[in-house]
Amino acid sequence: MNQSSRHVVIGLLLALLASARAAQSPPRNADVSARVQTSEAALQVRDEFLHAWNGYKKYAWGHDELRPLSKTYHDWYGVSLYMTPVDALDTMILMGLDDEAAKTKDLIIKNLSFDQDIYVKNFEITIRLLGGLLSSYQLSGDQRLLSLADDLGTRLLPAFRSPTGMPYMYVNLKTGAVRETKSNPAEIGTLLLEFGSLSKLTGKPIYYEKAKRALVELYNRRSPSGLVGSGIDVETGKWTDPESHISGGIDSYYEYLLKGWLLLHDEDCNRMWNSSLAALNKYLAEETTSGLWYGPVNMNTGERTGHFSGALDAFFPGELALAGDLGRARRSEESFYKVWTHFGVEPEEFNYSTMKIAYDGYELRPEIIESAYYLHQFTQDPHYVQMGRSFFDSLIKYCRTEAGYASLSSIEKKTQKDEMPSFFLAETLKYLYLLFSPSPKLDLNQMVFNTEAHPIRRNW
Ligand code: DMJ
Repeated sequence: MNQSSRHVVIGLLLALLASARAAQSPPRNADVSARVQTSEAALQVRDEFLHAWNGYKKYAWGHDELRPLSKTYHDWYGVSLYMTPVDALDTMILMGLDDEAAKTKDLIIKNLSFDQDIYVKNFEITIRLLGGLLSSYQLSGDQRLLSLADDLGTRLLPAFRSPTGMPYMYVNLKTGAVRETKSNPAEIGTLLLEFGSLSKLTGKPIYYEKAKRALVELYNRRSPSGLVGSGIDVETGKWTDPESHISGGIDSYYEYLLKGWLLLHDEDCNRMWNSSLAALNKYLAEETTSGLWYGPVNMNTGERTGHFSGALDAFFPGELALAGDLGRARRSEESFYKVWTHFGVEPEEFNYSTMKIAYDGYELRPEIIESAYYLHQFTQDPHYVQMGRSFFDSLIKYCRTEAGYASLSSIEKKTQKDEMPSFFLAETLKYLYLLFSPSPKLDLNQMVFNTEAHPIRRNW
């Protein structure tokens, strides 16, 4: 029996065992068959993961990302930083793809070098590579992954050498030179989980200190209403764009305030999260005929600047669920789901008053699935599994290609574009798999997902 069939059989046995256990109490045939179907769906997700991964192996092996239409590859900075393998490794481990995981770990350990004369985005490299290396280290116990993470962390540290302590957007991995003073809350405030964990795991406090100071400096510049804007200069500390929202450029700043508390038990994060959440509920939340939304406002006046939301904003129901506000979480996820079913897939940006697309395209993003996963974890409501099924069906219908999966340049015309971002394997398929898995694979009391869905365990 090959590895794949072995896992299919194990998965089905697990589902049947779970069903049998459930059947000891009041037997309900519908429950049993729903569980078996759910387990089969998890195995289908794993097959689709393998389809995309095999495309990467065939056409892009050793490079950052697969180009799924032209069947070529793309390296973000001219040389490869093994973005897709590092991002995908912990998904393989969680899916029980042991042989693939072993080969991928070898590839990374033998070839990945951060001693490169390139300017990289501190935020992207932190969430994808630092986060990926740390979670795979914790899941595999391989010290060499921690050494790579430590080396990367050291090379990223010069980014924090601004007068305010908020990091420059780009840092050169070899020389430590920095670039780009204009940044945003997401790029400044989405570092603490990875840098904080690196400190805990290496015993070097500097990582935690730098990322924490950046986060606090940003929070301290909030407006009297408690909101942050979309753009800030890290040298002057002045806002360059006062628009406040929960979309790309701000989103994961809020996520890390909450998760900094959950993972690191940092009391300041708890305090900053609670006051920020109150401001978001007071100023951004809007009840409309299409549901509950968190739309943009001016950070200083609180006045509404539009009725926009998008695929990235759909992380927020998950945060609300994690924070214990299941009422708002459910209503907000339902609003996003309405948009998904309206268009067949989710637009990058839309106007929730007119239901018109504001920015066309779908980047294979995970957020709406991530939120369904959290809601299912906390409510056990099968509705979220059904939701997951419709996300998965759309992905297969519109985004599957011969070589993998492709983003959509237009969701109206359902036209594909030549990109398969690494987060598709790190996040989108991982959350779908976990949503469909019959038994909980990860205990949310013991671990926290970073914003790239890399699970980090609080085992220090
Ligand atoms: C990922 O890189 C992360 O989830 C990030 O926080 C937002 N953008 C993508 C996924 O959409």
